[in-house]
Amino acid sequence: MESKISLVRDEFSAELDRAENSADLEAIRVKYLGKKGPVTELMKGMKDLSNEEKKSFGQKVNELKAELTDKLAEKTAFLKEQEILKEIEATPDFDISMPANLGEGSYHPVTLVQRQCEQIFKSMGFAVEDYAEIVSDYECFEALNIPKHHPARDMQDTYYLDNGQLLKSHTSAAQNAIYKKYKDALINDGVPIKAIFPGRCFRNEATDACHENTFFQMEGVMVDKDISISNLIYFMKTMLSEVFRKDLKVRLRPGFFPFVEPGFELDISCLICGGDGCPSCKHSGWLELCPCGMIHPEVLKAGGIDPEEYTGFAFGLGLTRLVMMKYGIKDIRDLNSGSLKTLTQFTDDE
Ligand code: FA5
Repeated sequence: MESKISLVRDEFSAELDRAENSADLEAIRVKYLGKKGPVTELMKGMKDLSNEEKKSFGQKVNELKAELTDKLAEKTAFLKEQEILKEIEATPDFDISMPANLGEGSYHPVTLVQRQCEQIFKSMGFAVEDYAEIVSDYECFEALNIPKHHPARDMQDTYYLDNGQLLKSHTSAAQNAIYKKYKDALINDGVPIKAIFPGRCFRNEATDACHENTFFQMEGVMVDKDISISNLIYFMKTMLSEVFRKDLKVRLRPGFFPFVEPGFELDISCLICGGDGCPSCKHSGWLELCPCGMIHPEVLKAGGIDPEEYTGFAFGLGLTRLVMMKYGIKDIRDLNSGSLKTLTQFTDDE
């Protein structure tokens, strides 16, 4: 009987070694562990043995059965793994950075309006500049006539990095670099500086229907000999009439910014409530859209331009607020929501 057990074990092992797939394994299972298989036969053969022999032989047959079952399970797992590896090898390379298939896709409304503004200013001879989001304290404040500890800094708290740099709180942070880039052409060749620079801004402030901690502005500057407030008003009016393509109620009132003198707040009548007052305009009927003014002599000096010889204007358009007004979006936070349901509804020509 002992030799029969070894024979079954050897034959089983030989067949298991040759098995190549799950069908082979199933055939082996039926052949060795099925009702008519050798293990069952061995069990049946015990009836002629003495009680003593039955006990010891029964234990050995049970051990054999457990051993065959374990080996079958092991080989099943091994073949499964091989099948998966083969499948992976047969799969063509893929690019995990490919966007999900969400249909045609669409531009974010801020992108749409930014591009429209860029076109308008390009057609008036302005260069479009890009600028960093992480800037130095000098660029964001000091070069703009806002020394350390100046109270004007309280209006624009932002996020600071350990190395002293910060996330820019306004696009004015690029002014100094723009003046330095174009000043030689201005001074040597008489080419006026005319540039716009849209960009993302950050402020550490509580959010509401018209305030976000991350929003877009678009700065514009023009510097030449004899630039005056009338030039500023002309460009602002042209930009607004082109963007909205209708007459808007606009008001210009004095505003303080250390980097302009004189400074103004340009507000438009709220297009959400028609001027009656609503959460989008803080119930005032007016929306602060585009502060502006004549560039302060200290700011021109910091940019390497002689304020005795040259003057200029600057404006800081609230691009995200312009988008709200253009599309009638009541809450600015919808624009950062990432909700495709909301954001895919806008098109260029609305
Ligand atoms: C400034 O940021 C100045 N740098 C603008 C400027 C440039 C003035 C050049 C003069 C000359 P202010 O903090 O007001 O100013 O922001 C400008 C515009 O950005 C606001 O009128 C508003 O439209 C928009 N804005 C400001 N803070 C937020 C905010 N938290 N969320 C959304 N839009 C904002």
